[in-house]
Amino acid sequence: MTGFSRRSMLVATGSAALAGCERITTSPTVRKVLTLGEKATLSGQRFLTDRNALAPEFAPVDISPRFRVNGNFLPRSPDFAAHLAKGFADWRLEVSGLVRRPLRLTLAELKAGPQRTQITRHDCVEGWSAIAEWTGTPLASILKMAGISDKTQYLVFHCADDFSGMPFYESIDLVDAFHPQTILAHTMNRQPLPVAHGAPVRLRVERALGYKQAKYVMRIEAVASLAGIYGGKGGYWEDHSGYQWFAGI
Ligand SMILES: Nc1nc2c(c(=O)[nH]1)N[C@H]1C(S)=C(S)[C@@H](COP(=O)(O)O)O[C@H]1N2
Ligand SMILES: [Mo]
Repeated sequence: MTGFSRRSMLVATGSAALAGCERITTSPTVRKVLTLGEKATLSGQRFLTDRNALAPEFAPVDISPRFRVNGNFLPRSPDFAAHLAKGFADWRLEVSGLVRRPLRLTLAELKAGPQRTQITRHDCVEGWSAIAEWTGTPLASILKMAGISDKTQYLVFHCADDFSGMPFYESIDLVDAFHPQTILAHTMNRQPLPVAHGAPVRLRVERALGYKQAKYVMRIEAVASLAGIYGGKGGYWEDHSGYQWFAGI
């Protein structure tokens, strides 16, 4: 597997997908549906269009001098300790499940692919926010490489950490997965992602609340349903507290 060295191929697929989106929104059928939606319920129509909108981006001057650490700050597993000791040299991001080409990507391969940098605000439900600059690999480019099957409805992010032996995980749907600001970040404020903030890579899904921003991502699994996964509600906090699976902002 040549990983992300075929950069031009990925860039080409990216623009093809974008052209596809433009075709969808201008198609008469979708316009008709949107018009119907407008008549039926304005909020429904707004919901449809808003999910693809970009989260606000900020200027370097807006970056928070201190970004709080929340939840786990160092996974306890011996596996993670070993990866940390080797500077993640043997670490691989696994992409599995309903994909045509399961992947095992090194950090170098991830960094060699298309990259995106964005300065965004993180909003935690516990009532704090912080702005940081994130650089990472668009999830869309990884998913295109892996070739997700038509049956895929969700992406599950399996993390290295746990709470009392219960693994942390999260999930998103395909709208968020292919959103241009959804990246696997390896760099925070131009430094390698600190361990406390989720090294080696964390999800940034900028239209969602803090608990969706999975740290310590080890494996991405494409699934048709969340039913069989841990508590079945799509995430650690969704399973263990009242947090909603859909955490759009
Ligand atoms: N693996 C993992 N991801 C996680 C958490 C966690 O405990 N473990 N906490 C979540 C919550 S509630 C928030 S607000 C953010 C905190 O990210 P930070 O530590 O970089 O501020 O990560 C989210 N992702
Ligand atoms: Mo949070």
